[in-house]
Amino acid sequence: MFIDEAKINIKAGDGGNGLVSFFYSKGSRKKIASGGNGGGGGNIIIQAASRLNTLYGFRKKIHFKAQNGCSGMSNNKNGRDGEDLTIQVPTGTIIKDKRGEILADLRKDADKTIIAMGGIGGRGNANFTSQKRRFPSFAEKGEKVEEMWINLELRLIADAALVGFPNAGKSTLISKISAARPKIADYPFTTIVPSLGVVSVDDETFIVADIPGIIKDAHRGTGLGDKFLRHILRSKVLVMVLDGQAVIIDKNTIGYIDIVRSFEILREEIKLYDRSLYKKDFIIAINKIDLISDRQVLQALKKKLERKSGKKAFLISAVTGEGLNELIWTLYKKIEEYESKPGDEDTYGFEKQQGVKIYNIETTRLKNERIDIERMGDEYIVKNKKLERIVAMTDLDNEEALEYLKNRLKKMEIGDRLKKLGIKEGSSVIIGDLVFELKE
Ligand SMILES: Nc1nc2c(ncn2[C@@H]2O[C@H](COP(=O)(O)OP(=O)(O)OP(=O)(O)O)[C@@H](O)[C@H]2O)c(=O)[nH]1
Ligand SMILES: [Mg+2]
Repeated sequence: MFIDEAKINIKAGDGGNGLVSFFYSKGSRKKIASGGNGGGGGNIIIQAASRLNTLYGFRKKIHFKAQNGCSGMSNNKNGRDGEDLTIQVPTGTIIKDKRGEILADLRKDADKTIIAMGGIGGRGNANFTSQKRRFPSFAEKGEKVEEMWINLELRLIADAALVGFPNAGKSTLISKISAARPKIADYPFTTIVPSLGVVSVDDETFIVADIPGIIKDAHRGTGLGDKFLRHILRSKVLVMVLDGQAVIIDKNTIGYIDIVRSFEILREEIKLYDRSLYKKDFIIAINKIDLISDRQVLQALKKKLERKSGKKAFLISAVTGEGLNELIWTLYKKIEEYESKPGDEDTYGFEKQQGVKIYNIETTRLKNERIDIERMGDEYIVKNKKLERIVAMTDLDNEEALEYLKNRLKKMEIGDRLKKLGIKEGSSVIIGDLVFELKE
């Protein structure tokens, strides 16, 4: 089943806790802190796989969780890192956060991205030994990471796409020029999901997409609507497939009307859907010419369409194969031409959504971000990822750990920064689960 949208819930692994442990050396009875570090949590990775062509699997499974890191062990042994979890999606899948912002765009086979990073492991007590603190009785807790919902959206990756009214012969054409075997029938809307076919030219190949037919007012949802056009946004060239018999399905009426008019309606619907799709290079294929005995009429039609569009028109029969060789070669050359044009490969398709942000681990690393402060009555809530993380990894029930935290915050000159931001001495400050009074 072809499904091109899915919503899934992901959770990277939590970091493992650091351990509090002591080692007593046999002879001297010396006590040494020896608690190991917790392992890091596994990442959630999403990877494109060309063998997949639907998001159907995400109907059944929507929760994905990577392994947590293991706790630190005695004798300075560190806990094992949690294993990463790789989720495979079809090539051409775009990943968006729940607000619809694009996090990643996996457009090539095997492209992958870390979509959620595992928590870092807590340090064991062995790390906190110092001159003054010879027997640290505390360790850090592993970092807990949050789950999140993300949206997957598939856009098929094809080099050329067949666009036309229902019954024009698109599926017949793709089945003739490739090994694709979509359903073909003598009624409109036979095709209800897109399919891809690989076309061979000499030793090279290119990919063609067959999508459901579109009709007048498709942009208003008439027929199957225009939503399938998203799958051809990234194709390099379009083939406008026209029914040589000029049969057009206009809402409820089925009648023979001018083929040039049907071409115009097609272009109009594409334009209403997306400007960049409208501007894409295309050729015209007038199909079913085996049914038309009057070749003069066909030639006149071809000329008229070419004049009107400024593009090449081909007279073909998807059934007999007439004209298909030339059509394929022209497509092949156009695709090559497109690929040799610098820079164009990265056009995203949707003009409305410019600036694709490729998710990058670096951007999620905790930097020295701005500290935001929210006032709630007499209390000030400090919002800063790095500080919140330090607090979250501290065992707040442990006096010594608290002391260590206090020193750390002092070293980071947090008190001074808070005062600069207008918090007065004696006020209550909240960072995560930690509440304290701002003192000198
Ligand atoms: N005589 C003749 N019939 C054709 C030709 N191409 C397609 N047909 C017939 O036209 C009808 C529609 O063909 P399809 O390939 O299903 O048309 P389609 O464009 O995929 O239609 P939708 O999937 O509904 O959008 C079928 O009965 C085909 O056999 C052709 O070149 N010559
Ligand atoms: Mg079809």
